[in-house]
Amino acid sequence: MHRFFIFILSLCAVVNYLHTNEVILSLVEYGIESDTIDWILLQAEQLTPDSIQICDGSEEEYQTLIKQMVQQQTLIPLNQTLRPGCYLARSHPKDVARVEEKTFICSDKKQDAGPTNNWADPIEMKQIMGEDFQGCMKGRTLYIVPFCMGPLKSKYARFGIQLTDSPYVVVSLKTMTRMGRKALEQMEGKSIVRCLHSMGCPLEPGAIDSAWPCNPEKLAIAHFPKTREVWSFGSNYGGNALLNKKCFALRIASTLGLDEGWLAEHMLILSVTNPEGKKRYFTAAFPSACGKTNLAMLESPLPGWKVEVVGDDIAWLHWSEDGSSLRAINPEAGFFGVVPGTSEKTNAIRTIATNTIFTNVALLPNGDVWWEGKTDTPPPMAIDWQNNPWDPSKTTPAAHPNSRFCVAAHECPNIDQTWQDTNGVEISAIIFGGRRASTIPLIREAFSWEHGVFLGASISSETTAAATGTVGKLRHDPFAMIPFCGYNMADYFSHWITFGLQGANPPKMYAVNWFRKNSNGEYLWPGFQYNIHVLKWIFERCEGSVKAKPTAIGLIPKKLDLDFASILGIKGSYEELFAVKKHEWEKEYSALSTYFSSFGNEFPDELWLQYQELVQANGQ
Ligand code: SAT
Ligand code: MN
Repeated sequence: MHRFFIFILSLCAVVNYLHTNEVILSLVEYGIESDTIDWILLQAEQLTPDSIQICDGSEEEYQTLIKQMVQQQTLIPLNQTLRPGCYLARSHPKDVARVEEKTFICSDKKQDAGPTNNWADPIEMKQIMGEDFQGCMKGRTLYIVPFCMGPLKSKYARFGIQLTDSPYVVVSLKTMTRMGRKALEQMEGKSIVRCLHSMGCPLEPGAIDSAWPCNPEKLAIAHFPKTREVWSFGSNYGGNALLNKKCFALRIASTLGLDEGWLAEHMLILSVTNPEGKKRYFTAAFPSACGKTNLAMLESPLPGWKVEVVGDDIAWLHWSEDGSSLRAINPEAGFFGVVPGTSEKTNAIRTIATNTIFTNVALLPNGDVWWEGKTDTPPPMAIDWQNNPWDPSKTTPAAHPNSRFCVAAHECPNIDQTWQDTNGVEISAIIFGGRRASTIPLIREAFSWEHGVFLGASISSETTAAATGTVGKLRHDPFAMIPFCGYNMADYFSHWITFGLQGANPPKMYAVNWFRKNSNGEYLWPGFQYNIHVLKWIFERCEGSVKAKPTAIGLIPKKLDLDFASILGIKGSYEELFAVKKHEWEKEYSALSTYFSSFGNEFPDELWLQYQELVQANGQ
């Protein structure tokens, strides 16, 4: 008790806010451990906010923050008849995507971050960023946001507290996590990931605030795996600022998984139901902005076949206690999806009809929103994402290519009824994919778990607008985790291999490529809803009801098992979609050999073996 009063007194001294003692009191009442309260107290002392608010996650709190942001012009209400509960936010033009070069893994040893991460010494990083955090919430409110990742009461759920000065982040966290009181109620005795975030824009008295405060010059996102902490400064956008998502649920969670024997993956989770009513669940890993959300929300054109969504971005994978099945949970509670390309022909469109916050799309005179690909003909009089009249004849897009929607999972008409199952769902197949104009066939099945891990480790993909930097450049992105693995990727590969051997019945594994092009630069495969044909084949392989054709690079479908005649708009033949071109594969193997070698001696022998077998099988 004595300690407790010291907390209150010192906090009251640094933050001139009457509410503070109530805040601390409620944290104590909820059983939040004193070292976490200590941490909050220390942060409040250095951040010097004008006020502190502990977020309860209520509808009332959400609406109050929305109202405040509308006044501040951070949010523009859309036409509430056409799009009830929807708003538009326009970010600062320099704060539009994840910034990988400013994202750091601060493990004690550089070796533990591995060759694919930016490493920084944790003590030095805390010193440098600590100076920026000093006084950075002046004139603002410090929001204390407790949240749960995963279904409440699930043994797989994990907890975090994000401290932030951004109301946009608070409302987004309400959509993306189980946030507030319901999380606090479960937190007693649990370890808590500490997430510290500031937009980095202190407000002097009387100064006019901007609609999207941020500080791109000082932007940094640092992860401290040993102490399970994330510090993020200067950005208000997506994965840079919603620290629950890539920072916690992937980078920090991947290190928890390494220590505890599970996997945190950049994967969607979906179910496929066949015409007889049998349901199977698959996960699929694709790099950001390669269509995960649309695949998860696929509306099947194949009679009798149904796809439903459990998650669109992150999966936590554990073996069941008896090792008999691989279980997956979606740690998130909402979708933060790429908007451009979403149309009546694709699948996410119905999810974002109501209660959605759009960021960086175009505004129409009738108060609706528009983006590239929504309709075939661009509308007249659109206002672009930067609030300028948009000229469709110019090459600049109306919506930013990384514009996003933020919407709760329960808004999705095809959400799977088991999506919040505390035991997770049983996974029958794991799919890896990338965006590849050549070389990689539409689909192939791995010969074994080790071969599947090799397929995951071999993913390369053309870069997209989800991260700042060049778009369309081919880069290795093993398991679609290059920006998200919180430790040495060579250890991650080994962890995958041993993980598969721990269960009795590991899922089948696949590699897909929707993006192969012909010599005219046209996509061979129409993608979107037609991906059901590929999911159906995987389903039937899991059932054992179709045979596959062996090739040197994996098992592929027989021509008759993919019903090409019913696929409208297909540009490629079976032969083109599955062609294995020797000169392309020579290039592929040489690139892989150089890449795998960059991991040095840490790179697992099992994967070198896979590599050698494949090269030999291809006669090279
Ligand atoms: O990291 S974000 O959530 O901003 C988007 C992504 O890369 O998938
Ligand atoms: Mn993602």
